[in-house]
Amino acid sequence: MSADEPTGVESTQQREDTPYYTNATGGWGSLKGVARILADQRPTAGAFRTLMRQNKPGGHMCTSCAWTKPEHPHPFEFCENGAKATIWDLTRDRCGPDFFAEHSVTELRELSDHDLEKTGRLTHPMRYDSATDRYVETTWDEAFEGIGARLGALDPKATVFYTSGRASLETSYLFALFARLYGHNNLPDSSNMCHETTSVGLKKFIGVSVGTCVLDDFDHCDMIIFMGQNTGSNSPRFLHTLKSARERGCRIVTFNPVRERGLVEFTSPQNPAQMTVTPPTTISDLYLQVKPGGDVAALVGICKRVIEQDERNDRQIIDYAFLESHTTGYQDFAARMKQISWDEIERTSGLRRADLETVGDMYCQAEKTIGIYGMGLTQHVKGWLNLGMYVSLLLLRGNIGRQGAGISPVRGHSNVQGQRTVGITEKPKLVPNDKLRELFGFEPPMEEGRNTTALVEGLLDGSVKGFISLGGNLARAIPDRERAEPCWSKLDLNVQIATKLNRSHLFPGRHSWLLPCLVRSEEDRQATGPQAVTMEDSLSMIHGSFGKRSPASPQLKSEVAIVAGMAKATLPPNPKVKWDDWTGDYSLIRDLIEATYPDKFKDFNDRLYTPGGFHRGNKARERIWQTDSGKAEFTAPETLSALGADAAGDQMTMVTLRSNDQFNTTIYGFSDRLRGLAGREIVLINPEEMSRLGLAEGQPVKLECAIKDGHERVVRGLRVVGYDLPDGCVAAYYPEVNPLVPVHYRDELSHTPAYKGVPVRIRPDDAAGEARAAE
Ligand SMILES: Nc1nc2c(c(=O)[nH]1)N[C@H]1C(S)=C(S)[C@@H](COP(=O)(O)OP(=O)(O)OC[C@H]3O[C@@H](n4cnc5c(=O)[nH]c(N)nc54)[C@H](O)[C@@H]3O)O[C@H]1N2
Ligand SMILES: Nc1nc2c(c(=O)[nH]1)N[C@H]1C(S)=C(S)[C@@H](COP(=O)(O)OP(=O)(O)OC[C@H]3O[C@@H](n4cnc5c(=O)[nH]c(N)nc54)[C@H](O)[C@@H]3O)O[C@H]1N2
Ligand SMILES: [Mo]
Repeated sequence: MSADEPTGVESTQQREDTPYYTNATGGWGSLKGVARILADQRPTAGAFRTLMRQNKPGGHMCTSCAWTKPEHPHPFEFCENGAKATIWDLTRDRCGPDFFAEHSVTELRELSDHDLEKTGRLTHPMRYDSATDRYVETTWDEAFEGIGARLGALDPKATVFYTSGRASLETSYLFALFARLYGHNNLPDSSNMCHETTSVGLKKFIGVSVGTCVLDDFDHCDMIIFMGQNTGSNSPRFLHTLKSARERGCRIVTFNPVRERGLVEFTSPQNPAQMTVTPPTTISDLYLQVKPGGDVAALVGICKRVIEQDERNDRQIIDYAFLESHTTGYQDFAARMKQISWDEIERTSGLRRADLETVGDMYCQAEKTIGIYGMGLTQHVKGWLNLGMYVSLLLLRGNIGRQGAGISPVRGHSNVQGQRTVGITEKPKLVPNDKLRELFGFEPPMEEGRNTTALVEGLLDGSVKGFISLGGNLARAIPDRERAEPCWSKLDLNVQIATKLNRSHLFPGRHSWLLPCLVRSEEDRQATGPQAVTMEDSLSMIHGSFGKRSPASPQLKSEVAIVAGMAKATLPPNPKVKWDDWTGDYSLIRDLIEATYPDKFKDFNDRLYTPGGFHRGNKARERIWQTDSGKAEFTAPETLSALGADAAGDQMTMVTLRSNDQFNTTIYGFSDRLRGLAGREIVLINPEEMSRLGLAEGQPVKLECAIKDGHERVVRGLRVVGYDLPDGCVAAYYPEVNPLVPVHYRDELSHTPAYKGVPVRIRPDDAAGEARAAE
């Protein structure tokens, strides 16, 4: 079957009446997107040469998404967003002591997120001076001594060390070691807001905390299901893999409330023929606009059909031999599937029985299926149940642990998965404490530490007093960010290690430092010469990364050197802990990683530049199930909705979205080309819902959180935009609407904030509108 041949299946859920970008993802639009950032950031000379080294053996690994870096890279193995991320780092603009002398911190709070980062690369270590309300230039020695002295005075348990997912394996290992030597496991990271549901959920159901697929599986699968992952914006290089899969006849089905362009069709910007004459590749055979939080119900519908077909057909559809030897809970699961009515499935998913049966039939026909997912499944109150049902569907036909099949979460930050692999975790049971005792001669803390939502709670109740942020922008990224805002300034210690200025730097505590670091494409020269760092991608491949650019400022230090500098100034001397030696030669840190995790990092230093990376191993892939039962587990769902509160009446479910022109809280620009939207202060809603609620296109509105817990949560100044969405939901941009998400509204097992299913009300926000609503 050729890719563009009609497949006979089409979503009936499409609405024709609302505008969206009708061109394919990729193509000229993506080249224009890069050109605009080039004009905006004016990168230093040689930026193009740097991009040509991106994601290739011997070059640096992109700092944008975590999608894998293939063994045989394209000549341009970077996408629109990877190019933007690199160019953003290589800007000519500088944010140094002169800039800070001119502007007080209070004044800087007036700038937008975009304008803050646009001030350019941070160049000097800075200390906050409360008398003048300014950051003032300092020396690295003063900063390290000052931080060490404050940490010495604080109770380690009252401090938190956060990591955003860019820091290398080497830095992350040292940061976690620093925390434990100092005396705590308070090591939240960005994955606490993202794929923690994966770490906890997949571990529970199949015994591994990461996905089971490798790139080769995508050459062998004949069906791919996408649930709640926006490939075109968030992992665009993956589109090449999907295009190849489509072209050899693999079928793709997508579940997403929003018709995301990248999953509809794609033109490769790397393919000159397709850029000019050939039509774009259709990506999804069937695109189902599930209601937010409706995936459990949709999956139940598919499973129900598979079980029915197995009973009805001569051909065996369910892999009973696999179920028998590898799984537990099938009987209860099958009974529950039969019991749940189609009526309930249709109501909760917002999808039609016929469409779900079609997917069920496609799944029965496919020999090998891969299940892809992202934030649309993980960021829900019952995110864990989403994963339990997804795993159950795959188990039915033995689709985990064989070539061409598996479950594959698409991770976010470029090394977020790897940080967990080398010790960034608040859970002592996940740490090889015996190895740490043996290697470093100390007693690691055994008390469970704080994850990200526990950090927010600690800010709110004052129990967290010291904070070190290794990258990231938590003041913007967290739930309940407005409630937390005044609390940051009450911290005794707030240290921010960053590349560019962001809002988190503008709530300094009593003692604060802003420390600038190298970016990945820059040369990291230490005592023994230029150093490589490493990262783990979404498919568990470990890659070396080598920066060659000259640093944005001679004052910059590497993250390794900054972490080691703080640690050395804080901790008593220990002959087994050699911060200076490790900083001088990162291969010594890799030796420590290998000694701590010998199964995953065997011959680490020798395998650093393996083309395509080396795989760190995955037990579920080998059908060894490290779960409580020793088997892969079926989940019989008690409820069909992943939401904590169902939408009813004027209450709507809010989904928070990322645009094509942002990387998390870094806002590159204000257009969302792939969705055909401009401006970020908007609320999307479908036109029928708009008129049902008495609203008009462009009308100013406010959103209010509908959860009653004694706190008012409102975001004003938004504009209504009619958009193709299911009934009962609205969508708005992250981080603008983060004040609406209560910190306790989160996945029940992993505490990942439920950013994709917040109950809200939408109200007019102008005098005229309010009067109309009151009538
Ligand atoms: N350009 C760019 N790339 C990025 C990022 C970025 O901000 N910008 N961020 C990086 C990070 S840290 C991460 S974690 C990843 C995130 O990448 P994704 O996992 O793709 O996350 P989102 O874009 O937040 O949401 C994914 C999709 O879920 C859909 N969705 C919402 N609710 C539901 C639901 O209930 N069910 C289903 N089936 N779908 C739903 C949304 O419409 C959206 O298309 O991307 C990484 N890559
Ligand atoms: N409502 C809502 N909220 C969300 C989400 C959502 O979907 N909806 N998604 C959540 C997710 S998935 C995530 S991962 C979090 C993201 O949360 P974070 O990871 O905390 O935030 P980022 O925006 O990625 O951090 C950007 C900052 O990192 C710094 N930086 C960039 N590169 C480097 C570097 O190499 N080193 C250092 N030290 N600093 C660097 C820069 O100063 C930049 O301003 O947000 C979460 N919040
Ligand atoms: Mo993320």
